[in-house]
Amino acid sequence: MDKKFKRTLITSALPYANGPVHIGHLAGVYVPADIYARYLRLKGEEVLFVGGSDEHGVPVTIRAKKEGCTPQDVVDRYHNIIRKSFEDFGISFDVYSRTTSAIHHQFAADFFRKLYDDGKFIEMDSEQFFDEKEGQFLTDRNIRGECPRCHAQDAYGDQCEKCGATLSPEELINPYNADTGNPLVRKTTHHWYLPLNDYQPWLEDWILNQHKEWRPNVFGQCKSWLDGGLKPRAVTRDLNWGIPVPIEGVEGKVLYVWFDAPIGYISNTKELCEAQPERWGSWQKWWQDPESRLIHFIGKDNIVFHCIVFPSMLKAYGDGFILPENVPANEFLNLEGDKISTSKNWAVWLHEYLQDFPGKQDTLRYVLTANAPETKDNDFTWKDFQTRHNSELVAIFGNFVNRAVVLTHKYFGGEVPAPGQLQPIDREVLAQIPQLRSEIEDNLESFKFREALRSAMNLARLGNKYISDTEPWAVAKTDLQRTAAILNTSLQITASLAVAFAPFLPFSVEKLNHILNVEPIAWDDLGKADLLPVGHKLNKAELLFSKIEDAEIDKQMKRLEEIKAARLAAAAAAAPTVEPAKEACTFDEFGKMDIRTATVLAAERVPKTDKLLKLTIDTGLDQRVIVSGIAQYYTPEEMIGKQICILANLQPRVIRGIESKGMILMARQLDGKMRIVTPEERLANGATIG
Ligand code: B3M
Ligand code: ZN
Repeated sequence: MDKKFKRTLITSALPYANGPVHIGHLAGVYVPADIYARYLRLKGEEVLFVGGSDEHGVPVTIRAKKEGCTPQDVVDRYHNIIRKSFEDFGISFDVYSRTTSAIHHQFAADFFRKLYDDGKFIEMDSEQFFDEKEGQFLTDRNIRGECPRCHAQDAYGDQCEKCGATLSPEELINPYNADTGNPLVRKTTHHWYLPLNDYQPWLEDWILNQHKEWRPNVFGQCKSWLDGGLKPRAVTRDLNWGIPVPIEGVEGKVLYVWFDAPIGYISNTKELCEAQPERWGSWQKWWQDPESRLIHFIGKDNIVFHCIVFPSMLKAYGDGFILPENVPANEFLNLEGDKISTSKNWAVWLHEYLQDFPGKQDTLRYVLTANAPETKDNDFTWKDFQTRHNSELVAIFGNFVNRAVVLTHKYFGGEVPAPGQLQPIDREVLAQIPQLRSEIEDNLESFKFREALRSAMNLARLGNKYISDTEPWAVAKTDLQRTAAILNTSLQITASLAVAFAPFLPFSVEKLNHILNVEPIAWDDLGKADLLPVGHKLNKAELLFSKIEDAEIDKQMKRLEEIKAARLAAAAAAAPTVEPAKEACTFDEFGKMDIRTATVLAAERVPKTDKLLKLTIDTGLDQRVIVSGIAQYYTPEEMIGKQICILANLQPRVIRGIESKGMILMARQLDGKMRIVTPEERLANGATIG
């Protein structure tokens, strides 16, 4: 670590408390953060590792509505599930708190109020979508409607999942409340904005000039945000769930969740420091002292908030807040080739994993680190999980340790034997340990956790190969002194493994330390060739890792297959069916229908309905009016000039006081949506169709 720093403050993204954490969260954020915190502690550095639940925001209120309970009920349930599962998984937070805490509410409100009093916000009125029946403004993700590009009916307010178009709610046709289906109106509302554009020059210098060492995915995303030109960002919302805006006379508005959540890192630190001042000092020592180094561990979807928005908030606040030295954001982890999805239950939930694989926390830590999506999205498969466990942890690491310990008990009563004269092969293997230590250190300090783990595993491979090549079980038949040299060397390597893996596999290292009958060995001793003195008594041998059988994996695969099958069944049930065939008609009956082309000359909505359009058309025979129920599918503007096909000799009807002469031919899609039927190329009006 750069000499100018005396301590490291590590934050990990605060998980939304609207559901449990899954392996994507672990691989993306929490396992690397924990490895890094453990490593720095092992090196004797001063570390504070902050976590906590992110309990405000719309996802919580959606879940509460779905479950018919209050948002507080939701966050209480999931905060506890998350906190306990992190604890059981060995994520070694120094504090894991929550953003519904009183201390956070107060701190975040004060933070906002200071920026407000210092005139750091701009205020603007804006038109937002409002559900009159619910009396509620809606955020983008709560708004759905027809995509103006592909006319999918259920596009989100910010994106159409069907055609991928990035949208704004204003672009949606007939927007509605995603929850209630209620139509929406536009209503003026007033909000406070952080003018990010004012911080653009400073951010460009701080990031683009001073942090070229950030991971390419992080640096690149920041650069594209900056190149796009930063704009003012709203820091308040029309919601009831969250931290009330601390301005007199303002009702029904809360701090935007992405304004309040990052402040949670600070308030959680404050909570810890005020509870244990003698151990941690003041929170200001961690957050406002240039000798503190701040590292944010996040997923790639949180980069803008941690590299642009939160730093701008801290800059605006003043008081010498430190800024992140690095933001090692991971990409995403997929599951069995599909995107992990909370809503589709397509996930491996941590609390369920801990139930299904008791005592195997380290296997998941190992696999998620070995496959970490550090530079690109990656995939978790149960087969790979089993293979890595059985062929790497069991067959290499565990097997080597077991042979070294069992044979020491067999030939030397469980005591580390005097090595006598080492041979070149012994010295060569021991001489490689310092190099592997440097590799582990260099990689961890560059946030390359996959590489660092690989180097630690190479030490196990080295030991396993050494004992296989030297065959102490065979040598013992004729040369006990040589056997002593081999086993002493093997035990030194075994003790080195107990250090090298300490950041990665804390549970296995604890077990190994017990087998070796040692207190945790200092990181700085890694590389020494005499970690276990001659005569040191080992405890009895026990397996570090037990094999994972196919049946355990089959159970997991069956669970996913059932989830997928249920999803497909639900989709099939929801999938619209093809209209049943009508009874046959005679040629003469069909011949009576006068179907021909026409062009729309004018179009307007029929008042007091949201389904009807009044169209003036040129049929080639005459100009006439047709009233058609297509207002949900086409705007008047879209219809003008369009060539359509009509049933011209349909009996005229009066619809909403308008005489309608004829009918437009429409195709009804399987999902019920209507589409105009139009000739392959523009024809003269009045061309007959038969
Ligand atoms: N609650 C988690 C997410 O976006 C979000 C992180 C907040 S960190 C201050 O998945
Ligand atoms: Zn679309």
